[in-house]
Amino acid sequence: PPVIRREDYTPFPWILPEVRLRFDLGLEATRVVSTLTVARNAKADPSSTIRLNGDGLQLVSVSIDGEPVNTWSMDGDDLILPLSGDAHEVEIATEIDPGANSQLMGLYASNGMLCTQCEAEGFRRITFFPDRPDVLSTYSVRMEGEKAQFPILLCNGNKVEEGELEDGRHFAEWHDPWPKPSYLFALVAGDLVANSSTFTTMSGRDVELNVWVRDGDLPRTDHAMESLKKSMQWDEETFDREYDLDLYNIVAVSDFNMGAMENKGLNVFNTKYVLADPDTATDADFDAIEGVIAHEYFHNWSGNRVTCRDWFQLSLKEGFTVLRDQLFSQDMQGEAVKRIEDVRILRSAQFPEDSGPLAHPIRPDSYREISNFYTATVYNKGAEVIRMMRSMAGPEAFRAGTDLYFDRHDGEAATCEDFVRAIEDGAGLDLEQFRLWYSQAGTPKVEVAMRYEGETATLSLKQTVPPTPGQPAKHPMPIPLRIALFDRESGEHGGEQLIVLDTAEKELAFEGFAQAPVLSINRGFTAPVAIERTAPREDLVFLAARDDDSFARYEAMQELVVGHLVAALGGGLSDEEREVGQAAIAEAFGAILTDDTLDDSMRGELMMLPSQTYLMEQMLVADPGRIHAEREALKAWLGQHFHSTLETLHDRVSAVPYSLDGPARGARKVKTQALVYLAAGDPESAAERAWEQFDGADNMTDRQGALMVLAGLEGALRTNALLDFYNRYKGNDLVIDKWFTLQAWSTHPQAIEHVKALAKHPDFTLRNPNRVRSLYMAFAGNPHAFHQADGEGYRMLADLILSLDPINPQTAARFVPALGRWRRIEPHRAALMRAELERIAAAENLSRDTYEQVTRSLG
Ligand code: HT7
Ligand code: ZN
Repeated sequence: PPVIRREDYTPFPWILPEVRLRFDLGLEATRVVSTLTVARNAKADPSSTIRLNGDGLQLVSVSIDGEPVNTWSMDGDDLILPLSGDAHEVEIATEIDPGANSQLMGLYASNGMLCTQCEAEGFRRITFFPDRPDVLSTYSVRMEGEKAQFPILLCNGNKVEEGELEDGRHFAEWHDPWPKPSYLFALVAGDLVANSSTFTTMSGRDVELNVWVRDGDLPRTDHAMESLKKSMQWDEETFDREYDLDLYNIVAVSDFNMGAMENKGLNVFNTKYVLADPDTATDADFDAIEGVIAHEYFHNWSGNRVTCRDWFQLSLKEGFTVLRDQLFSQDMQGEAVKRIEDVRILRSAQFPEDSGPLAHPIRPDSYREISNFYTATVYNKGAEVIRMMRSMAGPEAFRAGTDLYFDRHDGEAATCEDFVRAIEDGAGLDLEQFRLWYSQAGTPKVEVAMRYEGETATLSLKQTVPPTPGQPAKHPMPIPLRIALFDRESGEHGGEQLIVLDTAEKELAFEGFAQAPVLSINRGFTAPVAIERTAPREDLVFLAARDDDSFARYEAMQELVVGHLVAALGGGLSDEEREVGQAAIAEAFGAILTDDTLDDSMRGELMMLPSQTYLMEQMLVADPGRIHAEREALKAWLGQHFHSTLETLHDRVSAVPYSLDGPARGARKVKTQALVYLAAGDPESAAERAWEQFDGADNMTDRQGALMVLAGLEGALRTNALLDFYNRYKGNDLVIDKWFTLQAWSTHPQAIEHVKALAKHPDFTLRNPNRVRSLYMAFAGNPHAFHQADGEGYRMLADLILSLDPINPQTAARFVPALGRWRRIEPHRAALMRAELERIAAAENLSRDTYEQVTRSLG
């Protein structure tokens, strides 16, 4: 497959102001007739032909200006038509089979309904079209189909007409007045019911809101509806963005490649991000729904009104929209905890990407298959890069910049450069050097040292941006770091400051300290960098117990644990060193368990040990088996050391009744965390406690938390709980997904055997991405099972990729990165991982998606 390069961008030679589509809908055969108004693009080089992209389409007929023609030709899957004049009307009829579409791109069938997914290049699987984001058109759509099969017919924009036809058929006509690229087109036809409401916008317009689901799911849609209203309100208040149609539809489908899709006026969602009630969804599920509903809604401005010129600019809409949804969730759920969660995601998903063979800048330079670039780098690091601009400008000046961006580029297909320029002009920032964050991949490392002499503390900073594929040498980037210097007696600091490290090395002097201060750096995680410092252990204990920046407090605790585990893994610790390390961790951990000023939600965060993935990132070459053993040993030690404190804590939080308010949610978080440590310390007595939590639960958070602990233990209580859970929720796909995940992700020594058995379970299918991910993503993220020393885990994942690739290449390709980390794993396992990548690469008829990921991973 060819490589597509950012530098090769040229505008399309034609504009297509209006598109009319007629759909004759059927599950096995759908006929599509498209009528395109086409005119020369004065801003592009002229052409005597028009290239219309296609993918797997059956062409029925073509006419130009009302005359049937056969002068067309095919170039691969694309249709080439000769066009001699300045303006034409082109009509094309095609036929497609949605029932056979297992890739879930284009028009496909899911549970008897028809729906679409067009981003990034799915529209070309519906009809021939210049399927690129810089071609904007208004769409008028007519759908016809059997009324009994498809009673509800939805499309973008507003419904303008509907009516009955002969033979039990009916039709609906929709018009979307906002010009949009083809990737935002959507259609849904099926037997659906709606949770309906209204929202009055800031200018006083009433918008009809609907959340469409299958009949039995209606009682689980209230949270989604509330989240939508909160998002609309927040975007008006925070970014001055008002919704621009009279209707906003959300449809939930159970077969979906990603989380959701922001199609204009008709969002299509994975059921996972719509359906929730206390019995079937955890607190984390409720939060994820709120976040994804907000994300898709915010795209209406950052993505739809201002879209992307080409797919290299993906972070323009995704990075910015992730930042917007993070700020929204911070306002809804509390800033401190949300920031810690976001940084945890960045470190566990994006940092490994940035240090591996698939590293790429947030604005990539080339790709073979764009679906492979919907990554944590483009989304999450993209959001961090814009967050840094906001930190440097301050929130008000940043708002002036985003206002200017929306004003300047409304109705356009813009670039990342347009965004940076608008922030520069609107916020009054010089971002010349900052643009490197868009072009350089790799997580910068900042080495930090402090020396103290004659009442002066001198901070030395040194940055290095590591080499990444295709980028051997890097330039220093501006790195904004919020810092504070604490007086170790009073526990106070004299105020925070934002410093910007914009050279390879920098020294900063701070005067007037009677004794060496304690440094708190990268507070709030102002920059997405890896800080490397040899802070004295007592300074970390101080910060973990007393820092007034919650993120920095969390960070100090993590650093304390990482330092201890890395030292233990590095060359082994003497008994005495181990005791000293454990005592420091215990001092900080004990303070966290008992600090009355902490709310439980933050306590729950601070109690979490750094993940195994993050620990693996800290080492040049990691031994997953040893890391797992050391981490589990520390958990067990803490569980034993704090046994009675943890039991008292578990008793206290277990007495808090269920509600969705902050304190009750915090109590539930601490409840399962306490259980995790108790189970590590004393599995037998904790199993009884976990069973009680499981059996007595009146909500999914407690039940799932207890089952997670039980799934890692041996014995009858484990078997009973898994059986009970399955029988209780049989038929509820989203909850049965959890049942698969809990077993595949478990610390149980036989987890790998459980995964093998679950792959043969009657409820397992390769056709549903949620189900595949529930088993195999959890497995690939479970280091002790996946990295089994004999390579069995790698074989299983490679087998999965090979079986899934012909069915759903996009989903298959997403499993490749787990094998691609081989360079950072000890040599014996690395060779086994490489061998599996080579086995995949040698397979015939590999999709473009999987081929690209495997060849990059072998690199
Ligand atoms: N913008 C949406 C991306 C998306 C997608 C991409 C490729 C294949 C399937 C997909 N479904 C949704 C999601 C978002 O970021 O909001
Ligand atoms: Zn998005």
